[in-house]
Amino acid sequence: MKKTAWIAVALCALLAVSSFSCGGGGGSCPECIDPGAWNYPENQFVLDYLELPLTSADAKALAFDLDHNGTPDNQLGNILAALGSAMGDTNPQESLEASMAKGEIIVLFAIYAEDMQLSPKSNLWAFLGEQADPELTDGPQPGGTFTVDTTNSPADAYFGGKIKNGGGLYGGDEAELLLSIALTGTQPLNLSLRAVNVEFDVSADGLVLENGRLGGAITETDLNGQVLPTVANLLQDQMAGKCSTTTGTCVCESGSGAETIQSMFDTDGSCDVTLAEVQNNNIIKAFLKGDVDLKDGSKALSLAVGFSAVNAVFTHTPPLTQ
Ligand SMILES: [Ca+2]
Ligand SMILES: [Ca+2]
Repeated sequence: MKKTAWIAVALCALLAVSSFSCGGGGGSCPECIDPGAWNYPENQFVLDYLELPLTSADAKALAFDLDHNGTPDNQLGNILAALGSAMGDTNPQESLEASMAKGEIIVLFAIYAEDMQLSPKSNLWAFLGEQADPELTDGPQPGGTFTVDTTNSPADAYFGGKIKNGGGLYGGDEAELLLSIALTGTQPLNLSLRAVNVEFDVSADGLVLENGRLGGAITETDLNGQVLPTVANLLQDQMAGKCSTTTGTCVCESGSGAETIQSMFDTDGSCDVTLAEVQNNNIIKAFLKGDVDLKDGSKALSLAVGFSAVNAVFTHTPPLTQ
């Protein structure tokens, strides 16, 4: 594991979207769903492409201005773009595309709209789909049939929004995307993406969502309380069985990822990586901190990714508000 790979792990994990929801509920969320829009025709889609920013220009192009100060926000995207070229085999875009191609990441959108080119009120309902079985070879295809993962996909992953001139816009300052990321051998990582915005262009035939962008921010509270402990566990797992103190000092397998991790993070030479060692790491401190101030005053780290989606077929329960 290269020294930057934990960022890839964290980001890829974020993309394994397991739930969308609109925070607060009721009157605290003016941008949330419009109950009347549930009566509109439903259009179903499956994400067939997810794009992580590979350059700072990409990061900027995908970004939303989450704090409304006139500049686009995608700090985690910028970090990824900066690290991307150095990551070689662990390039997170490549791992992401490989997972998408096999159908390991299935994200489904149900869009309720008067018309897919124009709908002043519209709801977007997102689901996590079951992994394709047998696995796919070229990712989700137009018209494909998918199954909602009823175990891991919550029932109320709603965003309110609109479609104007063939462009969809959903979410906003109050919208929240809850992520529950199951990582092998560790506690699930539960965090929320705040101030979620989703935007896309609808093709003329209404069957494709193009130039999609999804952005939001992770609060410093979640970074410190959820992400860093998970990072510490992942680093510790990488060292297990490869490092020992039998010679009096911590020695790891030469040339192994464990050796890199030990030299970077195990500052007291104890042969393990503690949360405090991760929190005090200068690279972590420089990167994993808030760059935007959210409406509730919390500091958060911005992120935006790209996507496209094609028409799909799946069944699900009626919206809870019906
Ligand atoms: Ca901004
Ligand atoms: Ca240590």
